[in-house]
Amino acid sequence: MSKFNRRDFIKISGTATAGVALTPALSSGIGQIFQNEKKLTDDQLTKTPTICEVCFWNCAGWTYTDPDNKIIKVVGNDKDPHSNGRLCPRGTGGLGMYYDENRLKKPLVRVEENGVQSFKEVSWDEAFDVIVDNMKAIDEKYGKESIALFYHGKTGPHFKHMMQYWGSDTNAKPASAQCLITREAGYIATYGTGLASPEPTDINNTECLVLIGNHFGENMHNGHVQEISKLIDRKGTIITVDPRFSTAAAHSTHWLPIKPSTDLALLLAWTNVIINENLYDKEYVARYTYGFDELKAHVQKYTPEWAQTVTTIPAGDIYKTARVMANAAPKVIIHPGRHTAWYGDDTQRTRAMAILNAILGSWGRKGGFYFPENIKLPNHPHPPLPKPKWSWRDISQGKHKLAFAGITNEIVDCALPEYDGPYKIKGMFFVATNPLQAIPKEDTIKKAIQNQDFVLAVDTMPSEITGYADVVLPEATFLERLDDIRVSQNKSPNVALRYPAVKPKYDSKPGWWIARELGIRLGLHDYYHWEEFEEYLDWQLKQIGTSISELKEVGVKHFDRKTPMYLNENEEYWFNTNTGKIELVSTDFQEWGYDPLPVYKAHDEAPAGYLRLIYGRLPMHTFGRTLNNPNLNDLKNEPKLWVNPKVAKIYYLENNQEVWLQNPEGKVSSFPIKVRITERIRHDSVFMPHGFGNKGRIKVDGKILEMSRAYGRGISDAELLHNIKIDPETGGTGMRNSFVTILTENPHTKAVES
Ligand SMILES: Nc1nc2c(c(=O)[nH]1)N[C@H]1C(S)=C(S)[C@@H](COP(=O)(O)OP(=O)(O)OC[C@H]3O[C@@H](n4cnc5c(=O)[nH]c(N)nc54)[C@H](O)[C@@H]3O)O[C@H]1N2
Ligand SMILES: Nc1nc2c(c(=O)[nH]1)N[C@H]1C(S)=C(S)[C@@H](COP(=O)(O)OP(=O)(O)OC[C@H]3O[C@@H](n4cnc5c(=O)[nH]c(N)nc54)[C@H](O)[C@@H]3O)O[C@H]1N2
Ligand code: SF4
Ligand SMILES: [Mo]
Repeated sequence: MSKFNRRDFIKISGTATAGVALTPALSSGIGQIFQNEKKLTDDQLTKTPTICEVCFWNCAGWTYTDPDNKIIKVVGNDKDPHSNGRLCPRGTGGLGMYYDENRLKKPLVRVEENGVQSFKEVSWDEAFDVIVDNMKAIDEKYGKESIALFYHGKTGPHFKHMMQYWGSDTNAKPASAQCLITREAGYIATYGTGLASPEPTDINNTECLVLIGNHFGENMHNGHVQEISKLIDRKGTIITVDPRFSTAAAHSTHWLPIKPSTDLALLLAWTNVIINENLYDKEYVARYTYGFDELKAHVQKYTPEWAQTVTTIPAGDIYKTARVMANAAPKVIIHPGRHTAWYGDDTQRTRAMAILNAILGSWGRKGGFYFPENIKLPNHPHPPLPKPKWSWRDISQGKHKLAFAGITNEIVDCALPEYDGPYKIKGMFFVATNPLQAIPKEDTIKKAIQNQDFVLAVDTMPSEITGYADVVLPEATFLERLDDIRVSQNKSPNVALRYPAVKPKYDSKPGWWIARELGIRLGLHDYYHWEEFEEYLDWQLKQIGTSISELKEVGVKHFDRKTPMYLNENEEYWFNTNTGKIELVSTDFQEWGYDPLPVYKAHDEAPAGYLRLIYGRLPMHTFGRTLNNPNLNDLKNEPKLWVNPKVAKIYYLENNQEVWLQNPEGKVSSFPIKVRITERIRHDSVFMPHGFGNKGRIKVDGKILEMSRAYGRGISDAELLHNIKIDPETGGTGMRNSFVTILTENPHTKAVES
């Protein structure tokens, strides 16, 4: 058990000014690394395949190293359908993760001297001893299930498997409950299958793309951004629904500046027009769908005139855009989005989009959604998994029928001191995830962490979560390590390899090695019949007719499809639903007591004096994970608060003025943000990018280890989120019912404490 009865955040206090934190970036010389000083040609460099980990699009590329083993550049692999040979700016700058001098360098263990907590550097053996002792102590007292794993990225599975071998299947990731679980659920309920990644949208062949809040261009999902650029070049139609004039809106044929939180009204009104004007695909609907007559009756009340009063979009525009979509059908895509945890009825909103795609006949059709294929890699044989007494399923599946993965916020609730149910959490492992930014209700997370017997963080950087851990393990960056083979779905099934281009810097280690070493020390030898992960991967690849050595040459290998990419004309097709049809009316939802057809329900309005807080992405950053990257922290990407001129007038704001935000619960942002006054945002909302307001700064052996270029830059949206609404079908967290007011005076009279 941990020696600490109170887990202080190991940090040093900072002043509440962003400028201080930004200055070191300017003096950093690391920006020079792009220069190939010896002017070597590509033939003189060594080329190693990689999979970019700067975001989860996971583009395949090549890392080029010089004869001194210095990484010179990372470029796209032209055989890769995620990147088509071109990385996005974040991926190109990805080598900054490797060169970042603020990286975690050694394993750290929390110590206390004279009442002051700090970290000390230790050997890997010492760190493993502390972890194993704590795991065994928690097991003895509460059971193995009481250690919960939170994870993300390609490191996550190494730890998930190790914990499952040990006997805990208590796990969750923000990239599910706070990201896409609701859209997956909406599609599963309608088509019997989710969408996964990359989404099987046939953008290259479409004539009309409808973006409900997806802000491609800021959301830089590489291959699809390229496909959308081509769509723009060939003068295809784009309809963007966004309260903000986003980059996508700026390139769209139609921009519908919707009142936030009312999208479901628009979707139902579009359905109304398409059905009532007989614009739907009658043959397709008759052959493949279930419940059309109920849908028709259901949407009668959702007229465009009604929707105008709800969404503020003129009825005329609703009619017009519905006809445009129908005109393009079936080459039309109502894009399902990705981060869809918005308002707490997000499965229903996604269902409404899925239903529109169905009546327009775009699922399984060229220019709509294609049927993706992927390669199944066999698992290395190992003994059966021990059966835990309980797992994430017991926590959430009774409450939410479509919680098909652990729900982070519900596992956090089981870790609180007031929790007195059967699924008590007493240890938390955070692997490549930062809950202080990713899971709403920062104060709740901190309280849950304080209540743990043991907390582990495995990270590359001294990010916020490391300050709360008892042990911090430094992972090698993606350029220095092997990970699982990428087997993502696409038009042609393919596999791709990430291979280390250089040895891990400092005393960092790859995730597979860390997880295996821990496993061995926990007595799990029988699950690890391999010493090197490469052996394991090579065995897997040989089962499908290739090998590590082949993939080292090509990076990405394609295989033949086994099934057609689209529905054949008049083909009978069995969907994986109860009725075998595309369920416009969900029979599961009927049985489970959820609305079988999406019903519009109004969401909370901002209290007087407050504005809705909406957030999104910046093109050059992935959340907070890139903020300290010496190549990507440039000032062009400074976070700004988008404010409508009407609002600016009320608050007497000027461009670039620093302001703080406060939510109705009294929570004030730790840091300020600069204002951008623009007509591009509605007057009822403010917008800012997610991932900023970093507080990652820890004390190690008396010295400060910090994310020097990221610390205190901008405001963390996560700090301010409140009024969280839980999606009943999945448990996904609706994070956009949050409101803020603008403070022009610095509310912090002294150094910020967290
Ligand atoms: N308020 C708010 N919350 C959100 C969102 C939002 O927009 N606003 N977005 C949601 C979405 S869409 C998602 S997907 C989730 C994502 O939420 P997270 O899973 O937390 O995000 P990541 O950026 O993957 O993880 C960040 C952590 O991983 C560390 N890291 C980076 N690379 C590596 C690596 O190679 N190895 C290891 N071990 N660690 C690494 C970083 O230093 C950082 O501590 O957040 C969700 N939460
Ligand atoms: N550069 C970059 N790209 C990324 C990421 C990144 O961090 N950086 N993260 C990746 C990840 S994990 C994900 S999940 C995706 C997320 O990318 P998307 O799925 O595209 O993003 P969302 O966060 O759902 O949507 C943000 C947009 O929704 C708008 N919006 C806010 N409220 C409403 C509303 O009520 N109605 C409508 N119609 N629109 C609204 C905002 O103005 C903003 O333009 O991006 C991915 N791509
Ligand atoms: S989209 Fe950009 S950051 Fe994401 S994996 Fe691809 S190159 Fe990397
Ligand atoms: Mo996400």
